[in-house]
Amino acid sequence: MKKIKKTFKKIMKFFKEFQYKEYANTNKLFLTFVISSLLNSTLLRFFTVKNYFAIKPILADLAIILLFGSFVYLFKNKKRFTYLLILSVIFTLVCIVNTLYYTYYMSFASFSLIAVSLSVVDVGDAVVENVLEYKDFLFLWQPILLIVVHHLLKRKDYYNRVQMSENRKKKFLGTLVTGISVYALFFMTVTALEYSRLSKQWNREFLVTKFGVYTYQMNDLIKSLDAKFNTLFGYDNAAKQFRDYYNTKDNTKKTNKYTGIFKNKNLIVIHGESMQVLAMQQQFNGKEVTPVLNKMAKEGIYFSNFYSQVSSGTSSDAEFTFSTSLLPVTNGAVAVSYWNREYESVQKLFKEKDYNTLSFHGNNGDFWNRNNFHNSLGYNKFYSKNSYKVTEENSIGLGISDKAFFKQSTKLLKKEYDKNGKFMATLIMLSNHTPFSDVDKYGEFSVDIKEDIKETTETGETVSKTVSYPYMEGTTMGNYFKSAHYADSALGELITSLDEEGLLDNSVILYYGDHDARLPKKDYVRLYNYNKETDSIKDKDNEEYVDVDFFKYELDRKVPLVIWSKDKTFEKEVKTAMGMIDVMPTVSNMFSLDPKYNLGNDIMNLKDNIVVFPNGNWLSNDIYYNSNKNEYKVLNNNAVISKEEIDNNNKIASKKIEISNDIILYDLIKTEKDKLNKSEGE
Ligand code: GP9
Ligand code: MN
Repeated sequence: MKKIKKTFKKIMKFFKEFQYKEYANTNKLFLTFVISSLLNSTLLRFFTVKNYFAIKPILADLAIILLFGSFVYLFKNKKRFTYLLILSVIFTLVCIVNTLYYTYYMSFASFSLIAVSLSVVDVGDAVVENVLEYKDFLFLWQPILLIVVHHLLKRKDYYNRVQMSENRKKKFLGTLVTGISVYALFFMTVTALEYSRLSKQWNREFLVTKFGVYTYQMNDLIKSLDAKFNTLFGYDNAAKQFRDYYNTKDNTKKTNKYTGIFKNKNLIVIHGESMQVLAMQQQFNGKEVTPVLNKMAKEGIYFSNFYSQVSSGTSSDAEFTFSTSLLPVTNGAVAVSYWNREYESVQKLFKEKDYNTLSFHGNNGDFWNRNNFHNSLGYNKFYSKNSYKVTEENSIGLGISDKAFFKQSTKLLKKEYDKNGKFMATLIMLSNHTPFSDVDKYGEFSVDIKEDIKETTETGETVSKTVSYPYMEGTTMGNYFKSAHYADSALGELITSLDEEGLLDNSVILYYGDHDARLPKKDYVRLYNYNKETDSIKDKDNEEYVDVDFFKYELDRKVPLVIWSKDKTFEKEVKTAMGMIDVMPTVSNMFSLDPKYNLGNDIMNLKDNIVVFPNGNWLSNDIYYNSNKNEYKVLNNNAVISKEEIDNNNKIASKKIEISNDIILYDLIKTEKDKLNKSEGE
């Protein structure tokens, strides 16, 4: 204790006696670099997580800037500017990449995602149209300022004057020690929860909020490199956790009303690109956006509280979680980085029952590495772009239109059926993909408000006319509804053509929305608060005003899940909170399949459930919990929420994410299966 006090006194004395003015006069370029870098990282938080006044990330950012910056004093004058400029460019790039990434994914960039980003270059147009904003270039002021200051100083012969009187080593050590002290001060304020999240690195939004962007990115770099070492060294511990988890899991088979109801039937899975429940709920001028899907939901089993659990692998993550009942990783996309692992999948379970397993997608087979990924999921055959006739005329957005795709797929499926018998087939849709700008090709569907009014003319005659208020016309969400309407009508055509080929007679259709459409918040505000008289948004004071806060936005990202068959009407709505992770066990029960490693549940056995999102947020029937801010919203007014319940659910959420990540990273199903089977047999 005495020692600490002494050191503290020494530091205080140093700061008291420090010649601030002289320091400022002899370190102009360095100070410009420090202050401007700090402003840029604050600006980034201003554009993203919005906690610009928080002291903690400012301290952490400052520490990193000083630590990296201090090495400038090891260089002679001429090289100093080059060094600081290189650092500036790196720091600026970190800010630009992260602001872009945040606009698209509502999260921060990771080195481990480089492979993923490269694999989705095909959506380049979507990025340019939806993501790039002028504000992203604002960060460039920083290196520009550094160049300008450098030239001004050079002109005044500043460098030669300063160098005469300086002690480089002292300056280097002084700056380094200051950096270390600021960092130490910062780390004294870090809580246990924050440390644990830093080490796990899932909740990237939380990390930037608390640790600032530079520390986040450094940690991310170390973690991404570390992943390679981790697979070597963390195995034993992960394997033990895995065994403990599955040994204590309740493995007794629960049967219910739905057990085996679809045994031996064909399964047609439809991967509904970007389809949200929001679209199902909208009507414009008396016309539903998705009449076909709504009809299927009404006749079949409709899971109306269903959420996608994707991470940066979006479509491929939805496919992965649907197939395996595991969560996607947050450091990359499973399809790209971890496709070569052994997973237990619904496709493999069907195969064990002599089903032919098939996938169909009109896009390039390399997209999301599907050529490899689908094979490892257990599909016998993947029909990709080169199995289709794709022309300029039959294309929409990213490629072949859903209508053309379905038409050609039905023929391919029919051939497969005639040759190989019962099947499980997945049809991955494409047209309803952001940026929803191919409006001319979606067909007629207006998203305005039309009203018939009667007017008296000068001659006293009464005439009727139709007036139109623009409402959602011209907005991204409006275009999305038009696109969703197209996708829905394609679904209708598919049902008809399957029926014509006799493929519906012994089949079940499962339709899921793969993830939300990433629509801008301002469009939700307009959807809910449109004032047609003024063609503007209602006032916030208006008692009808609907606030689109974080929770409302997240809840609106809900996607549909419908199970439908031509010959049986269920008219059943399942309202229990449910995630994609629960589909595989639910479907398995209906088809009499027997999964072992699923992390989700057969929803038909549950009254309540916890839907865990890959970033640590979770949802039950009663609450949506935001792990980033440790805040929650009560969804059921009758529910009594206790702290224990929240803590307990947080533990469940962490455990699921951890076990899932470990299975993927360490290939645990492959390596542990035999051991686990052995211990079960004992
Ligand atoms: C691409 C399609 C879209 O083939 O599945 O992927 P997404 O951008 O939604 O992840
Ligand atoms: Mn998708």
